[in-house]
Amino acid sequence: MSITQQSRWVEHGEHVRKVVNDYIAEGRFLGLAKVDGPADVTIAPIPYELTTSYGQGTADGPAACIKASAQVELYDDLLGDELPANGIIDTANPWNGEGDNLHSQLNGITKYAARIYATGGFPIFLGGEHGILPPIIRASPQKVTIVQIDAHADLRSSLDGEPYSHACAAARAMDEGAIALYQVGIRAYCKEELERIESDDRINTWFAREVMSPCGGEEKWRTWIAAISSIQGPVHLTIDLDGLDGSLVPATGTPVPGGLSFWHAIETIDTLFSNCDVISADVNEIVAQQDSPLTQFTAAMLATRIAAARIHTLR
Ligand SMILES: [Mn+2]
Repeated sequence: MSITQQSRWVEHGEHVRKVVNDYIAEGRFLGLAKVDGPADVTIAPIPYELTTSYGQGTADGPAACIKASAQVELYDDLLGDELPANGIIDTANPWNGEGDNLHSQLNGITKYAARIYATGGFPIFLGGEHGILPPIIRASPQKVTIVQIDAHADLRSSLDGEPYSHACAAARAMDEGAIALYQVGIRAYCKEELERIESDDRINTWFAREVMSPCGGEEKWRTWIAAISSIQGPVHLTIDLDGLDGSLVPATGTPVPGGLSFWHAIETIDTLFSNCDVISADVNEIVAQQDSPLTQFTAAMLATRIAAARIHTLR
């Protein structure tokens, strides 16, 4: 237990009623110890990595993110208070990794996600590669519109013959019954994906080239904010870290230049929670960066804002 964590627990003794012991408190999001009562937010680590095509290490990502979260400031400007701000943020035991092939693993993730949804806490799944999205959508208790931050469209019918590759996450999630898809930050895609974007009315894409343009990008960005503000029905937010500029997340599997700023991601989160019925979220493609904790810290900051925005809606 670090001194920082210990003093944090003491400071938040009013909200965090007991620290069971070092073992249980170890590996908990924001360093918050387990407390009694139903969780408002449940952090659910899914260390899944099977089809990553380029970089590797997403299986270690959730743990790295949780470790980095101990350094995130608890004060949140939306809440005007320090997390958990009278709420309860729980950290679930991770998905156990069972299954000796891709499909049994995906089925296992579906069952795991269903159990997390059933707890009633707002789920924030930490991945793991983006292939976790289709089983999460399959487990969702309601049909959702997906809002996706990503460098890649993830709309291929298959990659290297595998339809459940992370490169097909959005396409498979649509197959699992998602109502519609809003994606932003997209800047790496193949011709097949562009054709799907242009031909499928349910898919709405804001390209990074447009929203990040030095000439007129802000205007295009406003159309994104307006569009997601008016989404009706339940929403699942999926943040592939590579949607952010590669400089913010250099360790993610496929870092791509020309991506969104941190504040674009925060504004997307805030807009969704203040206008829509967001029922769950995931932050994926987290990889533990070795030379600096930047990648996992960025992931932890995003998950923290999602948790804060959710707790804010409960007020
Ligand atoms: Mn992706």
